[in-house]
This record gives sequence, structure tokens and C-alpha cells, in this order.
Amino acid sequence: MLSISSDIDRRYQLSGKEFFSEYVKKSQPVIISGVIQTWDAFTKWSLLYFQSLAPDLKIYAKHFRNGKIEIENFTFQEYADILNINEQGEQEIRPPYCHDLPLLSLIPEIVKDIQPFVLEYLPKWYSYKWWRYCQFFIGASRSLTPLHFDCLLTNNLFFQISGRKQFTLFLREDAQYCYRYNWRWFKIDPEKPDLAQYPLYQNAKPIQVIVNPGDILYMPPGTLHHVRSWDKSISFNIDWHTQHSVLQGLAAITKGMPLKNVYYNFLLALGLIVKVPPQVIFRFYKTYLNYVS
Ligand SMILES: O=C(O)CCC(=O)C(=O)O
Ligand SMILES: [Fe+2]
Repeated sequence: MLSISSDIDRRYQLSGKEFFSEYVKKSQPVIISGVIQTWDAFTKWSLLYFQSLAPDLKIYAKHFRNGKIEIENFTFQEYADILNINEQGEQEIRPPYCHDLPLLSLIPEIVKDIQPFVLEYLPKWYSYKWWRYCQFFIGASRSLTPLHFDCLLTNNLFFQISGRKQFTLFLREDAQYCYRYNWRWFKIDPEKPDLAQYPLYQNAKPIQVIVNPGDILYMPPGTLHHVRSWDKSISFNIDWHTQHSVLQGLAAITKGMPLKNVYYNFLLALGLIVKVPPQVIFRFYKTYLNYVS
């Protein structure tokens, strides 16, 4: 019988050095607490606050429907109205999910709300204008991101600002039991796995963790994740490579990685290995931040 564990380390005030030696090098996920709780974001950020700063900004939200992604555009006000209706209404229909939005580039005033930033958890190359790499996830309770891994096979630092999220993780060796399609998506629904249709899934080892406001979740490259919001939520992540992971990412061309992804990994390899400055690379890389795949 498939058992679900919650077996990942939770580390209080982990140093950057320990983070790299104990987790990044060993490809182990970890939740880090006690590092970012002084950020103003925890008391300031809400849809209304974003709306007051950028009333005319058009954001996009996604519908994940039967393996396809559809996009809709909203102002913050329109999106807030939809989420409020959702919170009062029926559970059945899931509202659109604002997903992978580079909000710090769109509203630069809010960068100061996440200071001091945790640059000790990133390779130095990313320090220059690090906020440009942050992608936001803003959604209703019950929002769902189906099972996938991150498309460039990057490391992921995930920051939870408000609301709680339940992550179901699988280490990358479990991908073989989860029925992959379209490069990075998986047919398994870890909340109701269909073992008759997908029998190999019984070999997988799901790890379920709850990520609370103030937590940072680290996912190594290729970690599968299925994410269920328990509450209305604001989170953001940074996808980033090391010299090691970018080479692994480039090698994935032999495993079916789409050429467009290989191109972005090539740019990051020029930065991280050949040391081309971020000012140059970012001009070409920035379209990645609006890439839906
Ligand atoms: O928070 C979510 O719903 C999805 C997060 C995710 O997939 C990521 O950070 O890569
Ligand atoms: Fe992801």
C-alpha cells in the first residue's frame, strides 16, 4: 500500500553554507524557518495593497483544464472580486489562478518589503537585481497546481507570505512512476491516484508537507510537486541554477527537454560558467518569465 510521509527536514535559521552543503549538494528538499519573518510583506501585502499601487496593471491568471492551460487577464480589482466571490461560494468551480507573475518587476515599490533578502541561499551571479527572477503565485483557497517539475530543471526557493499550502513532493527518481506528458507534467493526481489506470504509481514515495507563512521551501532540480492552497494565498519563488544543475539541465536535451528550454539553460550556463554578466544575459533571458509551458 502506498504510504505518505512528511519526511523532510525543517531547519530554523539555516546558514547559507549549511544550506548548500547539506541540501543543494545532496539534492534534498528542506523547509527553512525563522529567517524572513521580519519582512514587511507579512503585514503589508494583499490584493488591495497591490491594487492601490497599480490600479491599471493587467495581470494574468491561468486555468488548468484537462492538461491544458488557458490564460485570462484581469486588473487586481477584478481579480480580487473573483476571489472574494469564490471564498463565499460553492467549492466546485475553481477560480483562475494568478501563476508565475513577475510582480516585483511590475511593481518595483514592493521590493523593499522583502528586505533583507536571503542572498546567502543563491549563487552570487543572481545577486545583481535578484528581484527580477521572482515569480508570484496569488490565488484563492483550494487553488491547485497539478503535478509537474520546473521546466528548466532548476533549483527552486519558494517563499510563503500569506495563507498555507500543501505540497506533495516526489524526488526526481520517482518520475518514472508518475506518467509524464508534455515534458514536465504528470498524469497522476496524488490526491486521488487511479492505481488501476496507473499501476506503477504504487512504487512512488509521496512526501506531503505544509508550507506556512514565513517558511521557505527548497526543492532540488527535478522534484515533482503538486500544490494545493488551503487558504487565500500569496507566495513567490525563484528558480535558479548552480554550475552543476545548469549542466544537468543542458544534458536533458537527450531526455526530451524542449529546445526553447535548452536555449534558456544555455543562457544561464553562459552566465554561471562562462561568467557573462547578468546585465547581458537578462536581456535574452527575460522572456522566460512570461513563458507558459
Ligand atoms: O504555488 C503553487 O501553486 C505552485 C508553485 C510551483 O509550482 C513552483 O514554485 O514551481
Ligand atoms: Fe513548479
